[in-house]
Amino acid sequence: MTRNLILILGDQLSPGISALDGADPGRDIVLMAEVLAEARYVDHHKQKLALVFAAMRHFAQELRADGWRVDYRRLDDGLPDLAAAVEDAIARHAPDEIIVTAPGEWRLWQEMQGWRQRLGLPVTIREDHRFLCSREAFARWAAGRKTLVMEPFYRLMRRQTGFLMEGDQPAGGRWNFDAENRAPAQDSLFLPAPPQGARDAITAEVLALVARAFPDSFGQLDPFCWQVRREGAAAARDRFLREALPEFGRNQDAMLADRPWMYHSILSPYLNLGLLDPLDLCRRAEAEWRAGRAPLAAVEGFIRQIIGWREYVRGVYWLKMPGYVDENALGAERPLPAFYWTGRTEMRCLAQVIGQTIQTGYAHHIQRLMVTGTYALLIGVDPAAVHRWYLGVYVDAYEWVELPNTLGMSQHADGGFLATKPYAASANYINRMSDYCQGCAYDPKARTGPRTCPWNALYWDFIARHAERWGLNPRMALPLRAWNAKPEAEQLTLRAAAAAHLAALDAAPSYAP
Ligand code: FAD
Ligand code: DLZ
Ligand code: SF4
Repeated sequence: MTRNLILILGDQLSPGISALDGADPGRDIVLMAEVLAEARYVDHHKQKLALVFAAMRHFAQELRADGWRVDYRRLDDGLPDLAAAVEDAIARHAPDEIIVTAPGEWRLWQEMQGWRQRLGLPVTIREDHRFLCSREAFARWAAGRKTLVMEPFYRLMRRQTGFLMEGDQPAGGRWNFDAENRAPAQDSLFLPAPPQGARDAITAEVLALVARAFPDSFGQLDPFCWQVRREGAAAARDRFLREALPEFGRNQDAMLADRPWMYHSILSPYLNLGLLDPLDLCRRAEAEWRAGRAPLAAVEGFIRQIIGWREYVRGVYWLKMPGYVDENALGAERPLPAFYWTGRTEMRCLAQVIGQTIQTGYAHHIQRLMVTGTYALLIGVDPAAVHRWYLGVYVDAYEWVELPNTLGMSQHADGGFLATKPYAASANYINRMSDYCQGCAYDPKARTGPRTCPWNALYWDFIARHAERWGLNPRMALPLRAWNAKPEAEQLTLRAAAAAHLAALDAAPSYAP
């Protein structure tokens, strides 16, 4: 006799997940299913597939060890999608009711609205309590605001959680220490050791499965860089707190060739899967400051990313879906250049970031925002194509967090709802923040000749193309004035160089998975 069938999704791997609230191991059955539809709805990086499946299999083991009955369906069982997996489980267990925690993505949430009718059983979709701010609370906060700025939301979250608060005032007298970050890249940086991937038998079996079932998917499978168990994620967390947190922030925007990890926490894959709890992580980071082992600026910066940015983008996602994914305020229509899938380009900055993405499934925020993101923005790639790329290639990518970052923050496709100013920059920014330009086929400073870096012409072309729009945006007054002040001959040269670059891109063979 089964009372409830409890479906746990691949990114709901938390023992405290709300679907298990009030459940009874004697009468309820947990269902977990590896299904083709989830694996194939975008071209996922091989390491992302392996991470999700291996983490799911380990979580099923963890639940069984805690006394739960788990019906675990493997990819080889050939179930096409989650509804089919539930239907199949209903036939075998005859439950009275289906219980699930709300999925992170609209696509699945929308599909589940039709499950009651399809399955002929009550389906209860519970709130996901792993987030600080519910969808409703965010909608209440956002109501009536024309543009949403993260900072006031972050302060509200600080007050609500009490993190880094002294009474009702922020510790250190300031809410935000961001101004102390942004140091450029230095060759002499001492970097913490790179993260290590899991090597257990379950992971080995999953790696073989992914190699066999998804040979043409994006990315390199070996070396596998990720932890797949709660204990492994906790070890990665502790290593970050000990070795990298004290330096977090200061070098956050710096980029160095062949150094993918820098001082970043590399914890987003584990937070998003449910292997780490965001509040617990923030508590531990705060404790490092209180114990004098990490400076306030670093700890504030880290906590802001989690209770600020992470919660805020999720709120925006649910506020703006389902229409958000179709927004294209700048009317961008170019296909994504084929080299986004191969890394084969003479532009070293892009080759580095895409190459690292192929090797690891990871790039840090500024690499995503200011290299692959800015280039796509400048050349006017269709934001939906950019979105599908980011959703597939990063191991931490789920639409609720990826879409606002890509479409809103990086591509300005929501017309400035999320970020009032586009993240556009010329080669100068990349040259200042990275060592990529050293050894590039192009020269970031050259003004004429074959080594002139394409980013500069593309940047000015982008400003000129949308000049009318920027005229209405006070935050774009400076670059617009600089463009208008350029002699006409220089303007023509820059626009011709951009047109030549874009024509070469259009003539290159295209690729879409
Ligand atoms: P750290 O720099 O160490 O930051 C700590 C934590 O803060 C992260 O683990 C993450 O949980 C959170 N965080 C930091 N910045 C953001 C942000 N802007 N939005 C939400 N959470 C944030 N993050 C994802 O988790 N999944 C994505 O699919 C994703 N796609 C992105 C796409 C683009 C175009 C851009 C510009 C950013 C994207 N981000 C995404 C945000 C950010 O780049 C990653 O969270 C971060 O690089 C993860 O690495 P980390 O754990 O080392 O982060
Ligand atoms: C990302 C992913 C993948 C690749 N595979 C599965 C799967 O086979 N079964 C599953 O339950 N979940 C998977 N996931 C995670 C889901 O895509 C995720 O739960 C939804 O996108 C909602 O965030
Ligand atoms: Fe990128 Fe231009 Fe620098 Fe080359 S010179 S790395 S293309 S910014």
